[in-house]
Amino acid sequence: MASLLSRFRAAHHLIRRLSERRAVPLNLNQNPTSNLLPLSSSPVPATFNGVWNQNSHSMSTETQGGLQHPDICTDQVLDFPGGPVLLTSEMSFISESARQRTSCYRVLDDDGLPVTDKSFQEVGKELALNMYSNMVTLQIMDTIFYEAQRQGRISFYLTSIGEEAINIASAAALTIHDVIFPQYREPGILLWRGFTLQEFANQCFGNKDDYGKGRQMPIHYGSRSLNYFTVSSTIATQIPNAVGAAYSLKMDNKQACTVTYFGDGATSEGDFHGALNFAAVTEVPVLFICRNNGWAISTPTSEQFRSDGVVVKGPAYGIRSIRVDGNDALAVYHAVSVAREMAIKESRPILIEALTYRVSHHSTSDDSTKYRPVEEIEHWRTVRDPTSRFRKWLDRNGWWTDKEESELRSEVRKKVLHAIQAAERQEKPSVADLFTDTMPAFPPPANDIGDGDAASTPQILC
Ligand SMILES: Cc1ncc(C[n+]2csc(CCOP(=O)(O)OP(=O)(O)O)c2C)c(N)n1
Ligand SMILES: [Mg+2]
Repeated sequence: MASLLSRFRAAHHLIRRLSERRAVPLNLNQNPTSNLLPLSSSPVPATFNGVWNQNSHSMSTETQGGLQHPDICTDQVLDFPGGPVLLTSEMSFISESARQRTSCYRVLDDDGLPVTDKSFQEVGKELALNMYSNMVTLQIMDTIFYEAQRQGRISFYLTSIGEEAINIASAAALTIHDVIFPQYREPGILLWRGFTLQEFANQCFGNKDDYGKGRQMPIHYGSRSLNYFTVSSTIATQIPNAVGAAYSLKMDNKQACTVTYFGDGATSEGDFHGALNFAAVTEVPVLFICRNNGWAISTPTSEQFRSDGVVVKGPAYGIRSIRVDGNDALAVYHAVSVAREMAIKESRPILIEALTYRVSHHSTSDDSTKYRPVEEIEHWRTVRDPTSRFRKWLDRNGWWTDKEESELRSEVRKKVLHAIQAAERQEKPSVADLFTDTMPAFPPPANDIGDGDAASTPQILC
């Protein structure tokens, strides 16, 4: 913790140094409204929104591209801290929304058919089958753990059903050295990294083999060896932590990035905005992966934000961003692979908004049919299911059979049931461990504190 704090301080000094840096001249050849940035292009730090008016005498809120427009006095430039700004005699407001919503990158359609003729070679047979087995395992684990809660065997559970592609395909595109800062609906990354079904069950049952010693609610997994920070359900707190840790990776010259996952609801927290800004100015290798699943418990995204989702917030902070079909495992895999490479090679943050749907209730404490149509849930559970979409692609490649499918499902089912039974039989943690590893130095008992003078008052470092 102390070393993380000193790195935050170092990051703060760096921000000050950056703000003293001279601005880079504006590149007038750059199409300011183009979001088709070639991967190999060099960064263009100074940006101009290119707002101009069709009708030179009226006030407009239209946002269109074009630096060649006569209303822009290209010879008149305001030399301003942060970079030169073009002056214009035309008063116009930047529109609150673009004419078109940001498009969404996909590789496979709902039927598992590639959307272009371009062959997609990044995912070969072995990787694809591994991804698929993990998606199926996650689904089965979720279904059985959910039932275990309903039977009163565990106190709480929350599934990732409908979001298996984001979980598994993003994990597959990372390496174990990339440090994960999860929200709570991403156990698939742990699964991919080798967290066993028994380890999941031990945490949910809070038994003595749980790494948190039974002191957390179920689903608050964490693994030091798998570089997966423990889930904190206080929404969005993991996002700035990921930025600080990314700064640490950068200082140590590590060929790795941090990856933080969060929901659409989390983007309404100040932590999200502070983190994006901090990451942009410190130029750290962090991937912000937003699972926009349409709902934050009962709050629909229409009540969460009025922007075009989350992706548009990236450029506002100076962060390269992409919107991807979160139910298309190949698109997620490809986008995360490329984002990771850019983040590390160019030392920069990247924002990925993955469009998906929370098919399950928010948690076992929720009944989502009270606030959303059952037909909507069913549509996403069936037509848009990411696992069956990926399966169709495997089938087309001749990589998977019905026999293998039923063998996989029955084997995983047996393993999950076995893990639950074993976790349930295991003893509970000792009460004596209630405060173990919660503080670096423990205060002495109250009667040892003395009369309260500074020298004898114990210091708690946390
Ligand atoms: C700071 C904070 N505020 C509120 C809550 C209550 N809460 C728990 S989950 C949640 C919704 C989060 O939605 P989203 O980020 O979209 O994630 P999703 O559950 O959809 O995956 C809320 C409001 C919380 N845990 N922490
Ligand atoms: Mg959500």
